Amino acid sequence: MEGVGYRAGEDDKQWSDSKGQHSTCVKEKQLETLLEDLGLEQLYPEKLSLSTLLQIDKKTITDEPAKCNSDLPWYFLKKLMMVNVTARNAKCTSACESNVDAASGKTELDFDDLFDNLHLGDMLNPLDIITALFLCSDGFVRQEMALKMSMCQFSVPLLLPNCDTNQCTLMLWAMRDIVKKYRPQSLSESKGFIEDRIVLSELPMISFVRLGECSLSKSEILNKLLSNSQQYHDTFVHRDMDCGDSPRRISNGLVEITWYLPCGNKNMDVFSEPVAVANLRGDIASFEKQFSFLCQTSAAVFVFFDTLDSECELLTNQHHKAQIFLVGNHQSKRSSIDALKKVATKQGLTKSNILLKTKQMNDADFVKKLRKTVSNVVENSKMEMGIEQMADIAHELEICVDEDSPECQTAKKNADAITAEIPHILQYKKAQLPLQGQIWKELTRLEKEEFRLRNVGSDKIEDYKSDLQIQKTKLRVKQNSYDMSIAMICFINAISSPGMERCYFLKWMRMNLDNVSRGKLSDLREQYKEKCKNSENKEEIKDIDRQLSNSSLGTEHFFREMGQIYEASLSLPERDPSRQQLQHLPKLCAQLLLDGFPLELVDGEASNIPLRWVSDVLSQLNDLMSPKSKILVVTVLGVQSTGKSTLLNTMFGVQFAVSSGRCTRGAFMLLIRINEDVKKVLNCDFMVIIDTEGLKSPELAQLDNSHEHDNELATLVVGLSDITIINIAMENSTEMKDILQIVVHAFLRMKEVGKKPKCQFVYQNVSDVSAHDKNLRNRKLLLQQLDEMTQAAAKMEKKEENKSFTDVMEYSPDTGNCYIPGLWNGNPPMAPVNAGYSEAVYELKKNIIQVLGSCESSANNILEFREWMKSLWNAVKHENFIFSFRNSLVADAYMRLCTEFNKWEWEFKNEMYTWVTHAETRINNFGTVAVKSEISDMRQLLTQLKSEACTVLYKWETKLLENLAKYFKQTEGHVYLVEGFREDFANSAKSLRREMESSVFNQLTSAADIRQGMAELDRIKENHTKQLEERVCALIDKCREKKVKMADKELDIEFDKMWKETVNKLSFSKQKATNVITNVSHYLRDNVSQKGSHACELLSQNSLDECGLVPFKYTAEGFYKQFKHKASQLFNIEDHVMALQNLADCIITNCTQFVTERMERKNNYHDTYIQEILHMIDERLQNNQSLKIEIQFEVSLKQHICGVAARQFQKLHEDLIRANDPYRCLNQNKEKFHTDFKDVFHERDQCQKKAEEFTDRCLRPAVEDFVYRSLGPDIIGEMLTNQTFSTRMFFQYSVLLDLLSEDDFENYLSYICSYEEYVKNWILKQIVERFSNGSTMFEFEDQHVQSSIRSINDAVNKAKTEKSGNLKSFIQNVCQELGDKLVISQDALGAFMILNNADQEQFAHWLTECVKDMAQDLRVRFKKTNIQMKLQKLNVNPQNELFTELIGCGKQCPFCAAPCEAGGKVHTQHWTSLHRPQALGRFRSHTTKELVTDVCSSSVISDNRFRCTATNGEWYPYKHYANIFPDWRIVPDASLQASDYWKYVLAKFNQQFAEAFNAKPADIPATWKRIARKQAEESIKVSFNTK
Ligand SMILES: Nc1nc2c(ncn2[C@@H]2O[C@H](COP(=O)(O)OP(=O)(O)O)[C@@H](O)[C@H]2O)c(=O)[nH]1
Ligand SMILES: [Mg+2]
Ligand SMILES: [Zn+2]
Ligand SMILES: [Zn+2]
Repeated sequence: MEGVGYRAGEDDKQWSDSKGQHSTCVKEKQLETLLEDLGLEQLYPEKLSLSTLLQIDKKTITDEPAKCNSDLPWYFLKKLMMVNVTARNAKCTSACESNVDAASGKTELDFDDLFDNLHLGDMLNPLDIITALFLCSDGFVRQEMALKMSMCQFSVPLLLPNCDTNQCTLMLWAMRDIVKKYRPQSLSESKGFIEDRIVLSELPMISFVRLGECSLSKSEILNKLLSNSQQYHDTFVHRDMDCGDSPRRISNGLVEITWYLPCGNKNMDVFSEPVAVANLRGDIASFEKQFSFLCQTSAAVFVFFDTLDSECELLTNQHHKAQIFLVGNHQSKRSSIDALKKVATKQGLTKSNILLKTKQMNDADFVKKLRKTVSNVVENSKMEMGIEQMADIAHELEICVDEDSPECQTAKKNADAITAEIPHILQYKKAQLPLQGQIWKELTRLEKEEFRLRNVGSDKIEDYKSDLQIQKTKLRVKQNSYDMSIAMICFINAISSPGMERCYFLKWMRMNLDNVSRGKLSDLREQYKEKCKNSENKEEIKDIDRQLSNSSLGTEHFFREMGQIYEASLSLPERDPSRQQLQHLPKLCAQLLLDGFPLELVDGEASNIPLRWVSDVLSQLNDLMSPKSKILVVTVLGVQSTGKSTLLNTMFGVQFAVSSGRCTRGAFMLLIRINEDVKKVLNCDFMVIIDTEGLKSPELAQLDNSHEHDNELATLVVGLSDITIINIAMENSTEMKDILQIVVHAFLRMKEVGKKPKCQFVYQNVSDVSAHDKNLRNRKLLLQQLDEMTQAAAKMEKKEENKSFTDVMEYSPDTGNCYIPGLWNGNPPMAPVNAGYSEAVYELKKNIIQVLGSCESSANNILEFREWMKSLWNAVKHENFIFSFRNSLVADAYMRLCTEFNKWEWEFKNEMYTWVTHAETRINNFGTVAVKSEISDMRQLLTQLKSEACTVLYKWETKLLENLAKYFKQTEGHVYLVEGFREDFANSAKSLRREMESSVFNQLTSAADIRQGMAELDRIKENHTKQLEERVCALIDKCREKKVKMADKELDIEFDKMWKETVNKLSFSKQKATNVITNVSHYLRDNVSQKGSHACELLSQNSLDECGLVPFKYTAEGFYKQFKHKASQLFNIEDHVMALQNLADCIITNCTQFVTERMERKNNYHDTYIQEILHMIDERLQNNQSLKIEIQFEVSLKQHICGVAARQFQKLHEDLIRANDPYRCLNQNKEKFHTDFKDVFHERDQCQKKAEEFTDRCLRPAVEDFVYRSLGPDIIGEMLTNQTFSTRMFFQYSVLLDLLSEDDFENYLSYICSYEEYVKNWILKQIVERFSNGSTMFEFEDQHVQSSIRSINDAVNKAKTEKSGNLKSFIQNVCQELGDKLVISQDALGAFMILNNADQEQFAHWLTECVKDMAQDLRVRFKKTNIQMKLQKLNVNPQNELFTELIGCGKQCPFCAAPCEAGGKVHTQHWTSLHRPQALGRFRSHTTKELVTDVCSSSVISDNRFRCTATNGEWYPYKHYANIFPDWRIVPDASLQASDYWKYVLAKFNQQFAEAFNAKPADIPATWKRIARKQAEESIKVSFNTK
């Protein structure tokens, strides 16, 4: 506000106060109180930092207007940071006060209060707010404010007053960052322009000041002076603006500056040459220092006045260089011509130096006059001065300069030392930054070739790769041979300096380097433009391109060099001092990131990421942040120079390079802090912003591989981001199409690897308000185009199931679009930023934050971000991204899912084991005294049990599926990454249920059948026993009748006689044995008949009796017959025979084991046994389809196995019949009858004896049986708690690690050749190891013993209460009670029951005692039995069960036979973490007979070919292996070290393997020999993701 006298009163007092001595103490507090009003007192002086200012807080996401004074500064800053031209129109609503009212609950009208409110609500002048903020801000915030203010075409402070100290400061540093472009008259022809840092530009400055009071509004006049006819703009705050008329409390003495810059169009330009305009607030009488300064620096000073005091010393005293112009308002009565004359003569002013605004003159006329005067001055001025030069004058006048601080000065010195001598940029880079040049590009080429193998040429891939590695090492050595350059030493030293100095240094560097390259580049750009006019200059254009890229030099080049120095040092030995000296660099860089400096992710020149360097910086960053800090990533993609960086800068207040004239490419990231108050909303601590450069840039498009590089970059940044902004400038739609294609590819790839980033389309330069609606049609069209592109991209990536754009990314056509009007309101350079632009960007920002806040899954942390970066980049380096992508986070998430799933699976199985045990117990007790249920028919029981089983099984299937669903609902653990596998696991759950069902049914049926078979025998035996008992009783009666005391001997004779007679009288029909062999034959035929008539024919050539008598030996006879014509050319017959023999051996071992187990259990034979065996054989054969299995082989193998099994089962069956032969059983009990007879005869007390007998014969075996039934699942459960058994991957890892620790050839060989056997033994070893020590096993056993004892005691107690009085019914009651748990042998029970007359009470008493002893005894016996013996007795075999669990689908890699590790049993794709050199699969060269070193994971990316039975012996390219083995996914080795393990093994045992495989040793590549055991170990840790 100007013209204080205009509005007499307070204002007058205020400015006159500053002169008065008496009011110093009031004055000294002016600033303090204002800062308090604004709530800024804590930040004074210079405490507001950029990172505080830029953090995202509540104010960012809510759009509330300022409510009270303390909101105003923030309101202003927030808007200013988004370059909103309305920023200065800050005004608070009175809501603040009324809120106070509401809070205090006042209801009465209180007029005093009302009055107070008015007073409190006094508006603050915007200039006060700006001044206050400058005083409170540090140098970097000041720069940012000045920059944004100048973009808004606001005046910026030149001299900043401090009314409390009476000091003022020249804002040189604050303006340093302002760069302006303009076109002076002289260049308007050539369409050239000048681009310069404004503080360095030497321009004439015109100053405007006021003397005394003035009724003219100086600022308003100035605004009019500077505005062109079409557009008025408020450069200076004036009194007609919002709050512009509020009294200024601290901003008097402020000098503001602005620039008028021409655009080169005569009709539009106000001045044809650039000019700086300064404006002093307040009366020069009070601010002499400022006035003197202006007089010394300006070309002209215009003094506005109403009255002139002729005695005024002020004007005359000045020793000024500037011309003085007097501007008076003639309307004012007080103006006196006399005084004016006097002053004018004193000053020697001519008439032209005096401007009077007469009554007739309106503002417009007056401004015109003023303009003309100014124009004259500008055109004729010799006084041109840059602001930098003004610093000296300031110092002379004791005005501070903001660059005076020692930090800033030291930093400047350091920066100047580096940048002073740069005569030629390219040469400078070569000399000072040598590591990043050609060497780094060559390294990049090698690195990519290592992944792509484009030029492999020869057959030996591994040799080629080894060679590449050696070349890489050489380049690193070369890098290390350079001494660190002086520039780099200075640079690293300077960025190691503390806090502020470092920031100043980097800023200085950035500005200095910009200045250096700006000059060189504008030249080249001109040339470029020239050449482009003629499209024939392709070569020349290319050359200029190269020069452009060579001539750019920024701080990023220094950081890049640092990265290379660091990476190269890593190839030195760990203890090397020059390596250790550089260890701290990543931390340094991480600190810079935290301070808000950008980090170069992708070096666009080499098109590579220095992975180690960036990873280590990120790791350090992670250490510096609070643990588990989460980040959200926002990136932008779009054609070069479409305002991406401008958009990000506007949105977040950051400083990405805005087309500074450099021609860069790559990606930069920086961090923005999230304030506490919104951390909850966003669920993260930092936001990472990634800016990309050089995409589809017309200049760079000329370079080779440009398209490829664009795709790489886009894939990386899309993969890293949570939300991607796709920036589209509406004017160039062809480029837009290109960019969309790239983007669609990137998104498609992300979808395939399990990531679905969000996306936001931004259309720039759309200003129509109806844009959104109008563009509905366009959007539809766009979406249609996107769909087409998606389909095309999907085809290229071979993922055709993606049909529409929304399949690959989360995009809503309604909310995913944003229209942003043009950046400038008018014509640059004088155009301010369009308010509409700023507002639209703000809407976008809020939208983005809102979208990010509503993310379902949790954000990544820095380490996860790092992992994404690594894996994305590694995959990008391959030609085929989707197929090469491998990410430890995905692997981790998968591993977790597998672990969980395995747990559920085991719970299910365990539950079913328990259930089956229980059901079998019921079946086995069926028809005995122990039976409780009403069911009298076994079929009925079986049906009931089966239906129960179904219910339980379905319950569990549902539970599994529910678990799975719940698992995928989690927000933690990145479950979305494995979403693609969900179906597999659901299918596995269903298949598990099916499998369990059939196994349970089998068990139930066989148990029932066997029980049924025994029922007849039982009845016979029972009958016999009964008859005998009657006889014995009769005999006792007979003997007692004799009334003579009979000697034992006589009794014996009597008993013997009776026994013989009775037994002779009983009828014993001999049990007939079934012919098991016939049954087996039947099932075998049934099985084989499915293979066709030829198979049946083969089968009937041999009778089963004759099969399996000699060891199975496969002869290639049938094979020769079948493939006679091409056998020899197909493959090595010996190998084939050997492989089949191996397979056969393995199957035979398994089946034999199955048979042995059945024999061990001593149950009767059941047909399900042979069915299971056939099923086992079929399954294995199925899993080895890569071997050509001819029918002859299959049939003879099956016959062999069935033959052996049939004979064994026959024996089992016959043994069982023999054992249960009634006659035999009866005779076995003879002795017992005998003693019982004598006991009863003598009326001896039987209680104790009977109790013992019952315990020993009935209970003990039942309890033992119970324990062994339960122990199997216990052991499995226990083993599964071990991490080794948690997943297939971990299991493989453990086995391999163990192999390595023993490092024994035989072990490796056995693992490779007899995998199943080796692994089963290994599992057994683990079990034995686990249970040999410690008491776990004993605890399990004891637990079951105790539970049995408890059941027995309970049963006894319950039976006691029944009071039947009869011992028999007592025992029956006990048995019935136990019937659900224990299976009591009927034979034993029957024998026990006879001649029993024990007293029930007594018996019960003794029984309890005996049971106690038995428990003790059992414990001792269990302890004595070793673990191997126990394992044999178990019903559920733990090592088999674990093996099945861990073998999963059982498939093996078709090339190297590494086992599949995919989770669940049913999965769509098989894969393995670690492929082996083919030598280990017995591959040898046709010609040399040498073992082959190729690894499948490399072969599949090479141009090599393979042939096998699956290709019918035809050569086929490895690259397209998926056509031959569609269910295999063979991923290239992402780390390039994964197969180090096997390379190490092969290198070490090359000779032995060769002997074992009957080949010549492999020609081991040089680098393999250097792999140490430790490295091998590391490599499996990486492959199996256990690090
Ligand atoms: N006319 C106009 N110029 C713009 C707009 N947005 C950005 N610019 C200017 O275009 C140039 C390139 O902008 P920059 O943000 O560096 O583009 P980037 O390469 O996509 O990052 C800068 O000089 C901007 O000032 C706009 O909407 N309209
Ligand atoms: Mg950019
Ligand atoms: Zn393989
Ligand atoms: Zn599999």
